[in-house]
Amino acid sequence: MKKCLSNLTIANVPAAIPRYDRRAVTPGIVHLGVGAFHRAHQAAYVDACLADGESDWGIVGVSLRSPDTRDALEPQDGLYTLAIRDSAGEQLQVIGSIQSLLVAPEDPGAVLAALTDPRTRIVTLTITEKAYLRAADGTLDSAHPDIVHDLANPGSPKTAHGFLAEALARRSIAGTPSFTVLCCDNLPANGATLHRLLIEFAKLRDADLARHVANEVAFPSSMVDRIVPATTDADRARIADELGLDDAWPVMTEPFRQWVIEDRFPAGRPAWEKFGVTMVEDVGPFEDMKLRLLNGAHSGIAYLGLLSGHATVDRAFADPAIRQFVDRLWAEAIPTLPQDAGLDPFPYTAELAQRFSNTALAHRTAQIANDGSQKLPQRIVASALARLETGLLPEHLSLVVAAWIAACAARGGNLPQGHFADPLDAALADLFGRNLPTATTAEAVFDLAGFAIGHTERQRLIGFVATHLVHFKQGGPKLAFAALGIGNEPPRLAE
Ligand code: CS2
Repeated sequence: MKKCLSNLTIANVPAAIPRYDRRAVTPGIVHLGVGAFHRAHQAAYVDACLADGESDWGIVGVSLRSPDTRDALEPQDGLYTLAIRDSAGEQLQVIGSIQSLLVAPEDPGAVLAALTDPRTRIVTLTITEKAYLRAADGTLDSAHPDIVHDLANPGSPKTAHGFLAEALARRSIAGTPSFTVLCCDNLPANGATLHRLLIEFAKLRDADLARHVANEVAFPSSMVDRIVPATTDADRARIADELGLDDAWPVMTEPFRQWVIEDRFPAGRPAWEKFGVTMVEDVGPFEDMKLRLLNGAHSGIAYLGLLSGHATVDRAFADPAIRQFVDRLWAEAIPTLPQDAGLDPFPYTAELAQRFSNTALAHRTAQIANDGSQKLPQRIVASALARLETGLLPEHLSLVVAAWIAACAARGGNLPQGHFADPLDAALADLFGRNLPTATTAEAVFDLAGFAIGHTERQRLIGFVATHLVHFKQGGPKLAFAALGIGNEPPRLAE
């Protein structure tokens, strides 16, 4: 058996390692949602700042649900390997910026202690779309059992909202300046969205706290980007062989990374801009471009890939029909982006095409397929509605919504049961079991997911989705593509 990666064993590993005194680092950031994405992205940027001598920005990593990350990393002193992979090979880097790990359900008091520590000046979040607990109309889901719990038990919260509100209340009472809240999830206007939800939550506690959150706390928005497939046992075994040490949870990623942040940090921040982070006044145009072109295409590739039998993004993207579809999807989405922001979508999509073709990543279509009801509004539905509003058709965008519904319905049939998951699964299973006419099903899914609520173009969009769904039912992705003129074999010449 190999020894495990730790402060004691790290010195001679064949990888880049932290070249700073980790014992001298003090905590400055609490991160909620310490999953693989955070470890491949924000933690790597912070690691560079620590190596540059900014020793007061160590990270306290918090899991809001499972103990798995803490169990894996605590015996390793918070160290883990980042494996940066493409067809040219693999670079290993051991990241040292996570100093300690907490599991909220085990000890919410310890999380509140970290959040109220005056040294904590930034709280970052990657908790995934569904953990923002928005109702179908986008407002806070105040009837959610965890929100109800947190309002009744402010000293032992379960949700990010409960932790942030209680910590901000305690800091305010103690006269400790507020931390800055930096949302790093794939939501539109993510900082402003979280700010709005937290004010709504605080209002349910008391008006003074709501005013404090509204006026005294900064919520800059940010756009984060790095593709991070889930780590497999084969990755663990390979990394252990390369390192000569066991690493219970290495993280796989691509060479590309991008972070664009609105520069509003009243309590200070690391000098991220030295390491490639773009600090801006308004992240909106970057966010729209990323959500609609990268994430929108990702969701399309995921559902169409699953329905066409492709397990990974690179294989799906190598399928000529899917490739052609994605090019057309981009052509539909691009006119919906802000035109005067100085961002050029064409080199951007060319680079995306290369990133999606990275065969060294094995990014699973089933991974991206999770939580479609939470992801599609900002990735697909928003661009489809924007097109309809300006008299343009959303034929390809609407196909992604239909492919999501078809893939959900295919689980337990052509796709394994539980192949991917969605917060709406129980309601969807119930709906599919009723065998309603396709248009009725499409409309019911829009209701459940809150797609295009109250929008004047809602019925037209549902019409497009229903037409595609009929094609999926009658002839699978082949027929759905053929109806768009994709994948038609050129006529054969007589021999
Ligand atoms: C993906 C994203 O799983 C998904 O839904 O689209 O996680 C994507 O890989 C990242 O946003 C890339 O930055």
